[in-house]
Amino acid sequence: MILAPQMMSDNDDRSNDDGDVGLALKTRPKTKRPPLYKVMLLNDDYTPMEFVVLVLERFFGIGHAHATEIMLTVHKKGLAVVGVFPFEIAETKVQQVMEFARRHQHPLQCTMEKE
Ligand code: TYC
Repeated sequence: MILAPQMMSDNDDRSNDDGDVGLALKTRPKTKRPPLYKVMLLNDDYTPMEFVVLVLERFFGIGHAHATEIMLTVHKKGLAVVGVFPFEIAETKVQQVMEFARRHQHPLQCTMEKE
């Protein structure tokens, strides 16, 4: 039904005549980002440097030169963050690295923690 102007309710900009009696609040649409997790490699005395570089290239998509720098940071400092991901991706990276190291009988450790 089309109403004459004098029969319309005193709407403000956000209301309508759809029967919704909800309380109008100033809200942003919910766009909460997922929590992020740091994935770290730990140093050890036995895993070959080239193997660690290969891990960084293969599982983290890092180029050879940067992978070498990160590997040397782990070697010198004891650990380094190699990537930051949502939980399930971080968990998969850790599993992939740990399985790859195990298969090659290297003691390389990869862990994650909430950022
Ligand atoms: N410290 C190892 C070596 O001297 C190299 C290494 C680097 C091992 C990084 C683990 O996450 C690591 N062969």
